[in-house]
Amino acid sequence: MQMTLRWYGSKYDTVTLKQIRQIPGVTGVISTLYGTAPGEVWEMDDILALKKEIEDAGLELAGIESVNIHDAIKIGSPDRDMYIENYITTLERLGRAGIHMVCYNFMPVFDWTRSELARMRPDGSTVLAYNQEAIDAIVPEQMFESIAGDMNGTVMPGWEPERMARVKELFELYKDVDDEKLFENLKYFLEKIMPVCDKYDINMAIHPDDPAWSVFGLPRIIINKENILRMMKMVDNKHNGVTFCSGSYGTNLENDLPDMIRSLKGRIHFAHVRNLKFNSPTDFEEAAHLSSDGTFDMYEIMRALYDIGFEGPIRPDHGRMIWDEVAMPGYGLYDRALGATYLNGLWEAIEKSHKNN
Ligand code: DNO
Repeated sequence: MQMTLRWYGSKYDTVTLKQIRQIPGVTGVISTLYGTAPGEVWEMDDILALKKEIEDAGLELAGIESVNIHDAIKIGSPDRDMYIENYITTLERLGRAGIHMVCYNFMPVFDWTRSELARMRPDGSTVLAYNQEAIDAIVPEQMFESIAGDMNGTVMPGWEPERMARVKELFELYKDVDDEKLFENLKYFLEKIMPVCDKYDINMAIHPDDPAWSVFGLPRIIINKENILRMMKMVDNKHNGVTFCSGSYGTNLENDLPDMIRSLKGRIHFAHVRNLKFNSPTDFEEAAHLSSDGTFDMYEIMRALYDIGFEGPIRPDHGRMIWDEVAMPGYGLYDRALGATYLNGLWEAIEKSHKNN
């Protein structure tokens, strides 16, 4: 595996490449052209400039998170082919630039959903949290305002103002899209992009829906082992793969995370590893990465990744806001650096215990 950190680019991120370079064991970043809208073709010059900036700082651009999918593709509307063509052109350019991993998601309207971005924990840190009753009490159009108020002046991925301005209209467009239709539209998209992925050896890595169930009545399909294996079979190509995000699949306590990892051998191209602390099955908060701070056994998650021979980029995921840092919620420097160090420690121990046995 290669330890990385997510980085939004010097225009948007409060964390610098120099700081990332100084976290022991972190050799790459996962980035994106943050200013681009879903459906837009990425300019080659912009891709190369991003890559160069990262390499000049002594790091590698280990993959893209995300090249977002235009809603027309998820809805299956008549103009989807044009947006798929644009997506293919972007992939082609990424491939030519030597980038081999692209994370994306297939969630309608909203990307990830949380009810709070700054819940206070007993140690005074603040974290993202989810409470189902709070979500049920909110109408989707209010969701953006409630999230935006807590963003610390940043723009959070998936909650861009342009996207939120269209929420009502989008709900209308999705009204005939159920789980089956969404699966069909995903298959259609994947079949069209696989040739360019084969040509440039680009691993597509779908991010799970977060939380792993339907919110606001919208369909959600990337939620459990059954569905993800269905997706892998439906387009049975190594380049059709997964971002294994423990914090997203883990929102559903019925998902056995190490077992899911083992069932996806050869198809996990990217890993997001973080812990959650459940207060009840419908209320959780994003704890520190350490097993003892939350509900998951992080050692077992890392061991499963080791056992399947996982070689892709991995990153600590949302960190707590600690030590008075002001940053994008979940994406500060300090707690993610602690997370990376802890995950690297687990990996070293697992690796050495295997070699010694
Ligand atoms: C949130 C992230 C998601 C993720 C996308 C992938 O912090 O995990 O926004 O990047 O769903 O496309």
